[in-house]
Amino acid sequence: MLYTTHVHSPRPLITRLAYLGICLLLAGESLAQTPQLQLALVTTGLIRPTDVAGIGPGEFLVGQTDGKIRLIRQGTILTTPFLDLTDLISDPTYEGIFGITIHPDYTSNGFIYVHYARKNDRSSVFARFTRKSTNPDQADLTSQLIYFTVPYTNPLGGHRSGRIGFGPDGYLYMTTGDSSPGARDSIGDPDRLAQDIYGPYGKLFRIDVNQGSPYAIPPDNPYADPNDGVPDELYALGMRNPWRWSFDRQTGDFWMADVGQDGWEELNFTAANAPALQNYGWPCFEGNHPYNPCCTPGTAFHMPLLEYEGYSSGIRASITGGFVYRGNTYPDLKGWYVYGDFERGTYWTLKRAADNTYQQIQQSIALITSPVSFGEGTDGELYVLSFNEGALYQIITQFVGPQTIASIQSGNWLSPATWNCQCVPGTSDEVTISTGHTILVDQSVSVKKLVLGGKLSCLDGGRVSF
Ligand SMILES: [Ca+2]
Ligand SMILES: [Ca+2]
Repeated sequence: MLYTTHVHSPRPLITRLAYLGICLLLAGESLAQTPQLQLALVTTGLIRPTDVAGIGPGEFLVGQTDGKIRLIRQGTILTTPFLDLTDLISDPTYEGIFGITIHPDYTSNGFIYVHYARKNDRSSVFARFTRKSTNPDQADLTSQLIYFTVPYTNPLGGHRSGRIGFGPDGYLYMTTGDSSPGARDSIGDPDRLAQDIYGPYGKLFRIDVNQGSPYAIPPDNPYADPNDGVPDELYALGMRNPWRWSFDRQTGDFWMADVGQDGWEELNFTAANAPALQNYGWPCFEGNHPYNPCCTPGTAFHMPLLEYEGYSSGIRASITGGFVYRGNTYPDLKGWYVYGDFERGTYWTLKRAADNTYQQIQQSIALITSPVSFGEGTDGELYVLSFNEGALYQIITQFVGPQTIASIQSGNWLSPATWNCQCVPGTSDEVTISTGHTILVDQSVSVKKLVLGGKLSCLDGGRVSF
């Protein structure tokens, strides 16, 4: 059974107490530990950013469609790009850099991996570059090591996916799109390329970049045999445009969002111990719905964890897969998968249970537009890029600091200086007002639990103090 929870405004616990005629407060209903997202600006000034990778405390690399990879350090974009692929890419507006990631041992080896569309024939290139030994703030353009290229010949453009990233097994994963332009009201992937195990489109590939030249095939890849006619790199198939996916850094589970045609956006969950080869269904299915009638009957498909309506519902849509939060700063967000929709600017948090049910919250507060990519800091904190704003934000929640908030001085309820969290208590907080502190309450406030240690007084004008 699937169920959905929407964030709602809880009943104020302290509401114009003077109207009640009593000066007594009760600890009332509490929301479950449901994270309510907020965003904290890291930096603006990026140009059509598409992907972000944390490389150290307060340090990020951001790929842009103009072919540049910018280095952000403590909120400042370094003037000289970390890497400038301007001369290599095909189109600085739409087809520059699609994805970036760093080697798990980046600190020592300086390897960065890039997926870009190259000049002239627009092929997708999956390549490695190396940080300069003489300047760790820049990579060497001449260090390029190309792993492989995938032709994209459709003049109208075509789904490339974009993501490139390492799995918990230390192997490098890359996805491709179905190469179809995907125009509205057209037939998506009419030749069923995403189901063709011999071709490169709509696939997840896996290689070992720590062995071989330029790479080795993991021996348990499903078609690792070089004589079976199927690409040795193939690991999964049946995707349309899996723009963003991630591995849960704690469990190794694989989360992949596949952008839909006209009908359905979908999110796929694949357990860490699931065997290859997974077939995610496209174009035989769009979400949970049969799509192409010519598919081979009886094929076993991996069906999505969830889907939601796309363009056919009258609302633009493009799902952007995210990450499971494994950071330490926001305890209420731990274990929640955070994702969004690029077109709608909608964000969701989702927590999946072992039986494949889940609780999902559609975040109701205004967040940034065009969330094009989520990313992880090296410490597990989450970030999101706004394509239109050219900005990087950190994902935070209303929880900040200690879970129990205590008064540290007399003051006003709405003054952060009154509390040990240097914040204004909210609906998720347990609040203690210590004996000897007078806290003036002159507006409606709402908290999860309130413990009073002081003396309560009713004041003129409907105000109370403790
Ligand atoms: Ca093979
Ligand atoms: Ca699917």
